[in-house]
Amino acid sequence: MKGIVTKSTGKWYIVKLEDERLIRCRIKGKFRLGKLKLTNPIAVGDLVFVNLEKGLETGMISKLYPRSNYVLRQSTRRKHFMHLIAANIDQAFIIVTIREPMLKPGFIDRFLLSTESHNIPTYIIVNKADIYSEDDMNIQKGLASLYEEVGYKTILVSALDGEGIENLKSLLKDKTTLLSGHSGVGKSSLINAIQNGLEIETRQVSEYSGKGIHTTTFSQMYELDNGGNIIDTPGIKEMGFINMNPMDVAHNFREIFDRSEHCKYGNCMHINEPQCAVKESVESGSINILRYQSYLSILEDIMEQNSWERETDW
Ligand SMILES: Nc1nc2c(ncn2[C@@H]2O[C@H](COP(=O)(O)OP(=O)(O)OP(=O)(O)O)[C@@H](O)[C@H]2O)c(=O)[nH]1
Ligand SMILES: [Mg+2]
Ligand SMILES: [Zn+2]
Repeated sequence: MKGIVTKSTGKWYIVKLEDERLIRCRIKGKFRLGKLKLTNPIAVGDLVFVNLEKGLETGMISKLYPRSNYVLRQSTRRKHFMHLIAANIDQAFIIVTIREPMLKPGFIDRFLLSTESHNIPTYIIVNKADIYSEDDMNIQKGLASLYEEVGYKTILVSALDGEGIENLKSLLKDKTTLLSGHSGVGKSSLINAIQNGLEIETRQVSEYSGKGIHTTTFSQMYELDNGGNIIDTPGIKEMGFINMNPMDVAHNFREIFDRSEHCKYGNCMHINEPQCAVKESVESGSINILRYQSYLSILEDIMEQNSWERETDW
């Protein structure tokens, strides 16, 4: 029977069958995504075929239907592996905070790169509006205007006092939306504020004893009463891109791509080539320097990893 994966724990998958039953499943056989090495071959949002096991509430996933899209990140523990965050989504919300935890420069750009390369509409959601000082609010405004120029909408919300939540609800209606972002920014709290009765576990940032503690440890999809689905995910530490080459990066920074047709060389990477329209735009201020720095830092990461791979080939 056909179904959709609503939770993935690594070993087990929860599949919601066409008849609405929730079944615990395992995977039979190998599922691949091109040449990529994956830590998890099936993700939340995947459409699958399940062979039900007789007399049991369990099944085997025997077939994966083609994906309309997917979001990947590099595995934290195994750097040569990618991790599928979710599949078949209509849009993504990247949740950030100016404070508690502090905004990490470059993270938004890295996340946007992973959704832009699959043409997934993405919104930047700034949570915890209730705690911001005037200075924090100015940072938020700067962020909003920077990304508005590039073409991404920023929305200020608070899971705690409800600011902006109605706005989010209208965006979520009848769509499947992925929530992603660092640990502690309030992804699960926002879902609790949006949908009554879920009571997903959340934890105070101050209770995080050091690194690597995540309250949400598995991705899970929740159905919304107003129509649509929302996917909660574990906090992301960093976004790496072993699956991309430098040209992919250049193509998926919107404003860089738009300017690149005016560069002298068709294969310009906008680093230190002569007559580079992108660098000229950075100098004149029409491309934001912070975005350009993110671009360079991602390229650096990719090149470093590639040379490391070459060395280990010997
Ligand atoms: N002041 C304030 N605190 C918030 C808000 N949203 C969430 N929090 C708090 O932030 C902490 C972390 O929230 P979570 O919802 O667990 O964060 P998360 O992003 O799901 O974290 P992981 O599951 O670890 O990825 C909790 O103590 C929440 O109560 C908000 O809008 N305002
Ligand atoms: Mg959570
Ligand atoms: Zn150039």
